[in-house]
Amino acid sequence: MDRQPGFLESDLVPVSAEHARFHVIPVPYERTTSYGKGTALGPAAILEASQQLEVFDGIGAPGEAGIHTQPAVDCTGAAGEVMDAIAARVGRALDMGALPVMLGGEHTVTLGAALALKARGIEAGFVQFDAHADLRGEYEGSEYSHACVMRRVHELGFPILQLGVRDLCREEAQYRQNAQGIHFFDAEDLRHGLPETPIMPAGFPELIYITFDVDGLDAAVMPATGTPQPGGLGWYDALDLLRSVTTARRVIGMDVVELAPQPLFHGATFTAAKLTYRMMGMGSQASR
Ligand SMILES: [Mn+2]
Repeated sequence: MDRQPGFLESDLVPVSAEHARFHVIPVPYERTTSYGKGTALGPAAILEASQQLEVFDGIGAPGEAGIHTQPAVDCTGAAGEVMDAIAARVGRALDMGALPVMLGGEHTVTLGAALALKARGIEAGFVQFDAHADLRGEYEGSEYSHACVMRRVHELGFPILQLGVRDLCREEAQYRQNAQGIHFFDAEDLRHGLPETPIMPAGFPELIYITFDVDGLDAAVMPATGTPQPGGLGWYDALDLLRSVTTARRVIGMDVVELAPQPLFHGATFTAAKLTYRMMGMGSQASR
């Protein structure tokens, strides 16, 4: 197998872990996808597509602050073991003062990042772009299902802001209503653009971790995902929301998950790579 290129390695010389602003962490984890499959191929596809990105993202050149791409996380063990392995990798980036940028994989991988923050006593809020609430207690017999991940994150004590949700079961709707610290602007609330009220809830933590499930984007913009949904965010809607949250708070980590690459839709893979790089630009302090 050919060596996997690092993120944007086509234009930028990779930087050692110690000197990089960004640690890109590929996590090809796929265990519980319930509909379309293929998220295990997401990280490699995004890295490949990143070779086509411009270093200048229209505002700045975030990659020039240094990108280190870690080797892919070994995802062969039991779910709990993989979460611990992810936590170790994300933790390594945090401990070095770098911004972890995790590439999924199914959405479950975000739990690993939450464990890393929890272990360090970091009080962050999670900003979740997603078509689905992912707040089920368990799904298809697994508490580690992609459909449960934000429930697990909330149970660890992290507040959540959900953006773009448009598909949830009654249990999730009730949990969200009754739980402390879960805020949301659903896709329908956002269909005419940013709301008048501030996106960031009062009292939401100063540090945020952004988890972007690509199915938060409209299925026409992002057809290459396991559980696509109509009525989602457009490209500029997503950028406006990202700009809004990243100017209001400081980003401590991020992930882009649930890309399931399709050969006929290589544009969607590129969209995921470009989204990742725009998030890196907005999330790094250099651009604030
Ligand atoms: Mn999700």
